[in-house]
Amino acid sequence: MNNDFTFAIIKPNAVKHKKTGPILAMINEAGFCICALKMTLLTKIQAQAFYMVHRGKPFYDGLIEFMTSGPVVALILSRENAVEEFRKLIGETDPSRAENGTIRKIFAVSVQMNAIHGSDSPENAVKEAAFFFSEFERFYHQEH
Ligand code: IDP
Ligand code: MG
Repeated sequence: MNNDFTFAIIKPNAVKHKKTGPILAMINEAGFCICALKMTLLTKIQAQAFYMVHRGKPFYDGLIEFMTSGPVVALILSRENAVEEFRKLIGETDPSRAENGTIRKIFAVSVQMNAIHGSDSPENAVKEAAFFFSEFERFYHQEH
């Protein structure tokens, strides 16, 4: 399994509050290359499909409503050990438990509106990247 890329979404709260630029700067400073990027507004059907694993959980309906409330920025990011390193960079799901200096600690406003998504495994990074990007929209092999 290719472990050199991960998939991320800058969530609606962060896009709306003009945090896309600061978050992308942090991502680049942490050594990630941007291989693919698009701003898009998810439909309810798309958000439900993307978060299918959480169906039935108490936070699911609110999460779908939030993720469709405004545009998001989807990203494919590369670096060594990308999935694990990116999860470290974003911090815990609950921002009150996230370490200082992490993206969620800095930009999240609640557990739900926690600013950013990052894939939790290389397998899911492959699936999630395919959900948003065709092969023609990906630019791997940039110099690190
Ligand atoms: P992750 O994004 O850190 O992988 P998951 O457990 O996969 O966390 O949850 C997906 C998303 O659902 C979270 O990023 C957050 O936006 C939302 N979420 C998770 N747990 C809660 C909760 O207890 N209350 C409200 N929203 C939640
Ligand atoms: Mg998750």
